Parts: sequence; structure tokens; C-alpha cells
Amino acid sequence: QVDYSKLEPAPYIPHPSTATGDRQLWSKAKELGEQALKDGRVAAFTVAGGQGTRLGFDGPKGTFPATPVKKKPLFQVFAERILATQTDCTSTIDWLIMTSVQNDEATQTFFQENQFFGLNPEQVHFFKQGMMPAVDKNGKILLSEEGQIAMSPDGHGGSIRAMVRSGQVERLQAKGVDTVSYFQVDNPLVQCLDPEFIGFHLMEKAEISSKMIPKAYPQEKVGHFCVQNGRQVVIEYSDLPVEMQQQVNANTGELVFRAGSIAIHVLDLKFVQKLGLGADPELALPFHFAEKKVPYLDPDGNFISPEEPNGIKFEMFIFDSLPLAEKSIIMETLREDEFSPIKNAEGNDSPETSREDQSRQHLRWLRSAGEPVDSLKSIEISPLFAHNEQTFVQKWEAQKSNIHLANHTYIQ
Ligand code: UD2
Repeated sequence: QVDYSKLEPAPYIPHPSTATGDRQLWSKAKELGEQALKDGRVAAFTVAGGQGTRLGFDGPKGTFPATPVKKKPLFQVFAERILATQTDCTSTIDWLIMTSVQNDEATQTFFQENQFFGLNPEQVHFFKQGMMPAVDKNGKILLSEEGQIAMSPDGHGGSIRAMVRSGQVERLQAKGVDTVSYFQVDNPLVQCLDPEFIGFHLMEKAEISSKMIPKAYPQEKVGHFCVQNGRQVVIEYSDLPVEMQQQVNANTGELVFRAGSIAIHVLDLKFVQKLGLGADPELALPFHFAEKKVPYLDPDGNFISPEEPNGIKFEMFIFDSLPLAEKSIIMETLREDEFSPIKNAEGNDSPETSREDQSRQHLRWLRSAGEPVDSLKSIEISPLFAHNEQTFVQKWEAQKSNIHLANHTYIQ
């Protein structure tokens, strides 16, 4: 239970580009993270079991064409970032992908058809998340067909137990992996394996770490990092009272609850195992419920596809593991470099806004490399050419004479 009057904003490690950021500390974290990647201690992990209802796209969301010029699917973007990190750290990185009963086959087929986007099929590991029964508004179990209970995926928090039940935790531990870099399938800007983030997580001996961005506006639809009874918690945008979302610090003019959760985490595998085994009820993730449309069989045996939400689905959220951790840290990142999700068909967080943000990032890299590109609208740099600004600037000097920069240029 949340006592909103006792809720405080959570502290975080400020980004080095801000007034309070400590550049030396960030360099140290980067070194640590790079070493962990070289040592083969880190796996990447994408939660991709969601149904993507808001986007209205027919197929697993990871197959959605996301990039501004090449229209690469989200899965390809992540695969190429993993490949690029492998080149940097000269080790092989495992990639876990959590699917659901509904999209597992389509997801795996997509990877096969695309030759795993250059990854070795043996380093990509799919596993399905668990399911929960759906009930009607009176708590009665709904049937999807005769003798079959209507089931739905158990939320991204289900990834903890699915990682354990699928045997992935044991398999990874046996090969020396102790850290997992977790991200959602809908954000093409995510740094899949960020050395600085991994480094801070290891430096602070955290069980789970999270990335935050300052909210763009008071009611932005992201979770809020807070502290309750000395433990970090994330309070969803739908739960934090609006007046708290709008509260401003009189001295700084900033929102008091400004730290937005963008669902990027680093997890310690021992922590995953402890929670996922389910042996200690104190360490169980709670279920949240949401009213959704659940197709069902009525008592007369007619199949009904409801127009309005008729049922309740139960989901666990990954961020509910924060208060269960002995140590949990939050690190600031820059929105323009890390967060532009594809959630809605139009408007905010849509394919269009995301393509623009991706292009803007690459235009910034070109400007950093000394190119006057203000008039170009759409540019795409392949992660295989460079997957961060620093690498891009270094590489550009040698390559630029071969590349003609025009609108819709793809740099590979
Ligand atoms: C999530 C966070 C929100 C913010 C935002 C950033 C919740 C409740 N809210 O909002 O605070 O961080 O992301 O983008 O999480 N998924 C599964 N299995 C499931 C359900 C979801 O794998 O059963 C995956 C899904 O494929 C996607 C991710 O989880 O990669 C996010 O799911 P969402 O779209 O339900 O999250 P959203 O946008 O409500």
C-alpha cells in the first residue's frame, strides 16, 4: 500500500552534462562496464511479449519498421547494436528475448527469415512468459472456448520468473554471466548495452538499477521514481495523484517528482534467481489489474468479441522489484539519446515522432563531426557504422569523402 503523504522523490546519479554531474565518476563507471562486457559477464534482454494493441500493428512489435530511412524493424536495430558492442568488446553477447504464447512463433520465424540479422542463432535465446487467467468484472473466470480458460500474458514483471523457469538464469550463470541489461521492445533509441550504466550498477553492487529522464511535462506517461520507507518504488502515471505530478520545487522551479522511469534496467542474476524461484512470499511481485476487452464464451456457448472492456487481466510489473532489492540505484540519461518509444499509431510516442527523434540524434552526431547539416531532415546511421557519438566522430573523418550527404541518406 502506498502512503502518498510519505512519498519522496528518489535520488539519482546526475548525468555528466548537468551542473551536478561528476565526469570522473562517469569515466570510471564506463571503464568498469566495458571491462564487464569484455569479460563476458553481461547479457542483453528484451521484453517483447506485449500485444502492442495501441499501435494497431498486426504482428510482434519488434517486427515493426522503425528507422527513418531504411525502415529497419526494431529487432534489427537491437541486433545491430549488440553486434556493434561485440566488436567493441571482442566477446560474444547472449541476447534473451521474452515472447508470449501469442507471438512466439511469429517472432522466431522473423529471426530465421532474416538470418538473425547477422547474429549467431546460438546466441539468441527465446522464451515465453507466463499466463494468467482473465476474469469478468465479478471475478468469475472467463472461457475462451469450451473447456478453455481465457488466459493473458502475466506482464513484463513475469520476465523474472520466466527467466528462471526457462532455465536461462542457470544457463547464463554456468557460462559466467552475472548481469542482464533489460529493455523494452518499443524504444529504438535504447542503448542496449550501455557501459556507463552497467558500470554504475556494478560499482554500487546494486541488485537492480534503473535509468531515469526528467519528465518532459507534469503528466507525461512514465512511472515516477520515489522513495517509500527507505526503499525505491516506481509509482505509475495513472496512480500518482495529479497534484503531486504537478508539484514544483520553489527554489529550482523543477518538478518535485521529476524522475521518470523509462523501463531500462540492469539486473543482477542472483537477484533474478532469488525473486524468480518464488520460494519467499515476501519477494513476490504483486499483481496489478487492468480492465481490458477479453473475448469469451457466454453461458449459452456464443463466442463474444466485446466492444468495451468486459474483463480484468492480471499483470506483474518489473519495477515492483525495486523495493525488494537490498540495493537499487537510478542513473540519469538524456531523453534525446535514449528514449523515443513507439506506442501509439499517431500523436505522441508514434512511429513518426520516433523517426524524427532518431534522425535528430544522427544529425547531432554529424554536427559534432563538423558537418553543417541543418537543412537535412532525415538521416540514418547504421549501428554497424557507429553506435554512439564518440565512435561516429572518430570514424567520420576517414569515411566522409565516400559519402554524399543529402536528405534521406543512410550511412552504413
Ligand atoms: C511502460 C511503463 C512506464 C514507462 C514506459 C516507458 C508499465 C506499467 N509502465 O509503459 O512507466 O516506463 O513503459 O516506455 O510498465 N510486455 C511484455 N509482456 C507483457 C506486457 C508487456 O513483454 O505481458 C513488454 C512489451 O512487449 C513492451 C514493454 O513490456 O516491450 C512495455 O509494455 P507496455 O506497452 O505495456 O508499457 P507502457 O507503455 O504502458
